Amino acid sequence: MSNEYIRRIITDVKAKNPAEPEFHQAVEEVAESLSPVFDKHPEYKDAKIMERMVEPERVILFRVPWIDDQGKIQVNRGYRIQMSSAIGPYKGGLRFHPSVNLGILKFLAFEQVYKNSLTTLPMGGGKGGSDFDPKGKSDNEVMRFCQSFMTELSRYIGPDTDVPAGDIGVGGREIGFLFGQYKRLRSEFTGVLTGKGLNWGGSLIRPEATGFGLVYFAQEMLKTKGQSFDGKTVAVSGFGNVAWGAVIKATDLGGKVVTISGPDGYIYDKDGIKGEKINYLLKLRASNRDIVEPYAKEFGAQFVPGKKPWQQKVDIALPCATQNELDENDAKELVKNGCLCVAEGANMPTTLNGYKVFRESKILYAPGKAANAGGVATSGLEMSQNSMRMGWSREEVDQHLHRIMVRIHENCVTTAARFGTPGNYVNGANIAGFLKVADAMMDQGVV
Ligand code: NDP
Ligand code: 2IT
Repeated sequence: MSNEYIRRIITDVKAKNPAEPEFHQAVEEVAESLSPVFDKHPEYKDAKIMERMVEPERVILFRVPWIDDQGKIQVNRGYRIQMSSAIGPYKGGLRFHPSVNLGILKFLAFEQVYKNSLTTLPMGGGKGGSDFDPKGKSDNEVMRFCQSFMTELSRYIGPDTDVPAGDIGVGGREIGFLFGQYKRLRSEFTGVLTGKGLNWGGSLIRPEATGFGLVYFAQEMLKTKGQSFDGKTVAVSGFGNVAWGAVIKATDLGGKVVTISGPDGYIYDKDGIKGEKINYLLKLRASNRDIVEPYAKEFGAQFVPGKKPWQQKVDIALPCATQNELDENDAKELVKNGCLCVAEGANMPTTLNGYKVFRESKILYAPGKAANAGGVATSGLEMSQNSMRMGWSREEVDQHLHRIMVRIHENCVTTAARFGTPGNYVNGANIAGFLKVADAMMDQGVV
């Protein structure tokens, strides 16, 4: 039976990829969802689709030497995981954070394959980055690092091959430096990266897209219970790009966002994070200090050091910081406090045991690969605009994004029901994401 087959896949992945716990976790969650698919469609087992999906098509690992402001040589590691090109060119972000390693990027690339499949757009999955720490670095240091990183990466990417974008520690500034170096090396002005500046091929709404899409998705979840954001209290974690977009849209829809967080602790603002306070998030992030405490002093809010916002009583929780930031105890606390809906802005912010708590409760819970897909979907829209050499208005892009999030939601709901687990967004997202890529692989032969 399929359960045994799935156990074997997970055991093999653990044996072949030691010391990569995040990758094991991501595979385990997806593989377990797929049991009813393998029961109904043994042809995917025979074609070894899952065995192929857990093996990246290509892993690129390279040295990134650069010179700091003191004239000293620094050396970092650069990576690009080209996971799957079954339904389009590799697509996915770059993460610059000291915690980056091969296992973390493999988990992110693996998740990206299913997420991109759900967007309805033709994009394969990839992820990359470096253990470079942007904290405390000058603009010139960041530029020299990005130039060295791109000097090597440029050999492996291109607008029809692999199109990187931002993720933690990579925003508009870094994409600018990376694009400048690519153009210089190739003498080509192409849509090789997304998240570009508006004057040079970027798309309106891309900076807001992940957070906006997340809230559009959560809005659809709430509708299934006759609810909306209006008058609800919302806990957001993180204070970066995704958190910022989520705070704007949740506030627009009548919600009151009472928390943001960083590695130093969390802010509780009983009056709601709105108006100029939202722009302050951009300043916090640009300060390269990686802390949220200054918000409390600036606006007279409460700072809770070393804790996570999940202990607050809220109606909606939007984890937007990083992987495994919400564990079993946090999940129990949210459920106990009557939280209605948890939608993930970050990638895999909930641990496997945290997910089990949500699954057993009545809470609405959606995984990142569905709920945060608006970011990469809008990257896909940026690629379309680049190919057409046109730019769409804010309203046009926002409408596309909204429509895509509604369709992803519908697809998750109908797929979960079709495979016998109605209301389970994890199964819906994993199965729907899997089927499209698996069928493309079946069509394309043993590759
Ligand atoms: P940013 O760099 O803009 O912000 C990252 C946020 O997460 C910061 O608040 C950061 O604080 C915080 N953070 C990072 N590590 C930790 C940690 N160990 N503990 C607590 N907080 C931490 O990144 P994004 O907003 O782009 O990314 C946030 C999440 O959303 C990630 O999981 C990313 O993969 C995901 N995502 C991003 C998309 C995008 O388009 N940007 C699309 C879809 C998902 P600090 O800088 O201090 O570490
Ligand atoms: O995790 C993600 O989906 C992203 N960081 C965005 C990737 C992209 O290519 O826009």
